[in-house]
Amino acid sequence: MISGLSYWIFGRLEWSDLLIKSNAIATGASCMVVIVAIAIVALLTWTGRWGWLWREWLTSLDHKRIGIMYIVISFIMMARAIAEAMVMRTQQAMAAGGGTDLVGAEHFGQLFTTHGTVMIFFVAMPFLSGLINYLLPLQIGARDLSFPFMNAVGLALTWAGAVLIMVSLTVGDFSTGGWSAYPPFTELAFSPGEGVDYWIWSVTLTGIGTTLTGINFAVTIYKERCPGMHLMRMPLFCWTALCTAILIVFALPPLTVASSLLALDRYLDFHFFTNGSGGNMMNYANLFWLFGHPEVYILILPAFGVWSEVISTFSGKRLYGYRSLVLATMCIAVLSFTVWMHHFFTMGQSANVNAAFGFATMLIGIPTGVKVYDWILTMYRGRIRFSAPMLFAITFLFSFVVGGLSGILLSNAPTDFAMHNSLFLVAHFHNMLIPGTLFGFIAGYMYWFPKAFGFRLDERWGRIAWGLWTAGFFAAFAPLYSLGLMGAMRRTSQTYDPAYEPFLYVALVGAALLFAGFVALVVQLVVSTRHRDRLAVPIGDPWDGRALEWFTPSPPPEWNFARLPQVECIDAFAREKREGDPYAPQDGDYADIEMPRNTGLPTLIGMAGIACAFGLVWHIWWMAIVGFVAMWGFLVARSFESRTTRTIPAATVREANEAWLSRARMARAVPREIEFTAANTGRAEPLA
Ligand SMILES: [Cu+2]
Repeated sequence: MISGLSYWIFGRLEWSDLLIKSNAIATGASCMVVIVAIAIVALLTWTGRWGWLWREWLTSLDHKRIGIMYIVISFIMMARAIAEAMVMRTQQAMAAGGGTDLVGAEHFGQLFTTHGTVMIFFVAMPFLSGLINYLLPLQIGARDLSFPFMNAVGLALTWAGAVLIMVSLTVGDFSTGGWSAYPPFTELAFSPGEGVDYWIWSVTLTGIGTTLTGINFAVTIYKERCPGMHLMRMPLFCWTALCTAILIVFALPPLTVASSLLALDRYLDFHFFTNGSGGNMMNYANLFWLFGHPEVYILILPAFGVWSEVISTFSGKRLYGYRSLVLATMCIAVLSFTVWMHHFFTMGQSANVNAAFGFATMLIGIPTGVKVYDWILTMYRGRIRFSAPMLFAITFLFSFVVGGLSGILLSNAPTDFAMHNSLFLVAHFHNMLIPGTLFGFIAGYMYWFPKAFGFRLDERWGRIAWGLWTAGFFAAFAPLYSLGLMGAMRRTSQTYDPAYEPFLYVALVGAALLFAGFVALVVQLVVSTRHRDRLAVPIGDPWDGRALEWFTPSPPPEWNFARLPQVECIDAFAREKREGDPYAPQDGDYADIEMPRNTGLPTLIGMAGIACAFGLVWHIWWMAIVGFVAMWGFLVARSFESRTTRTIPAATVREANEAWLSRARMARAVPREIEFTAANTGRAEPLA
């Protein structure tokens, strides 16, 4: 009777699922989550910041604030995922050749599963959503995205997924099925616990949120460009954002379908992926990688956009081969849908099918090569400044080519038979994703930080971070190529061949350096915030930027542009600086501006989403139903909100704009040689 009642209230959840885990490391992580959560709540209460957090951030529909919140999520989750990588490397190094275990095999399985899931869905995806959110309207001369409310809902579903995956550290266990969650291992029969359900619902929540965001980006680019901003005049970052958005719209639904069908298999005894009852797990492999391969380009294309902006700005030149870069971006986007089967070359399709997909895979090397040459030619005869973002770009150019070549090896099906599931593959995709994606996002973060916050980041700590990330990357992943060729397999908590040991130790040192690189980023942020007066760049153009976002104050006002700009060419702002006077007094009238009014509904939708998902994971059906109904209820409530915009009077806009322009006129235009000194207040002396 009691147990029946407690099932109705708590589902499968028991006291033993809370806090205490299988080993000291896992228990420590679990306690840490609780301690950090309590500390954050205490800090907010102590400083009386709850109202501020709610009014300024959680209810905001401003694309700039939403973008910043995405990137904050990304950094928090990155700390977790890098720490997990450290534990995995330590375990493999310690346990090699029959040594002692740091964590058990079961926990090791959870570690590689959460590391992959977190890095892809809660580090890389929020980072690119954040960068695009922040920059896209500024670069195309718009006031906001097309659907500000939907944008906030996308963010809410993303942090809901992130919170769920953090909860799994403390309440119960996570999946051991890898980030791709292949059945039959993730079927109920082989994974009866709550772990796979945590994976399903956190990925489903964020997958739906990302789909909404992708639609929003694409519509914004098609509809909101300012007068004269033809598609072929957009900065390259906007092009990569457009291709990414299209990829998201087509690639994320297969993921949501795959995870939903897996849920039906587990919850309602369907048999989509069960070999025994007419289903077929290959259906899962096809659906998952129909998402999974385009996903790698969703992650990498925005970084390509960042590289294009960073390399051209810090070379003091316009981008070489703009048209070919646009074309290459589109080719990559299309080809990325034609190669998914290279993820299961060894699973029994015919040699001809393998050959076709192998060939398609190799083709992607062509447009990617075009891009690399364009970037190198942009640097050629440029006046290169080796700032921290540019240093990251140079590491990228070298290491990305190595990673690409190892991809060509793997795209050959016969070679892939020899190397699949070995550490060679792990080395390859980290070689693409770390210099290609993560370094791009870090460079973008350093490059646009002054735009978002009105002060530059400390350059010295930026270079230290670059040194640590670069050295750490090579030390951590170069040995994995060798290990893979020697036969070391992925996803194993220990190996027995003593020949592996020295390589595993080098890789461990590399992981430690990468962790130090992350810490350096944190230090950089703290140091810069403390010296923000000396680093202030309120005029808004600290690097001699080329696109429209630099022609706004730092940070930009809520409405971005007092009057929507009019452009006549690519790099309109760079040309205006050389040939005209962008900060001249502007005559003509200002108009009232309508901006979206704040609303708390997206945040409530996110909370209801967490309740629904948590209820589903633990079979607490009342909570799942309440959460689900509440999500839709809040969405319906939005249609009853009649006053969704508020008007900013023309006088306010005029006052702010004129004040900024006159301040800019009085500021000294700073030459590039001293752009890292306190003399740089954000007015750049243009390079001839
Ligand atoms: Cu692939």
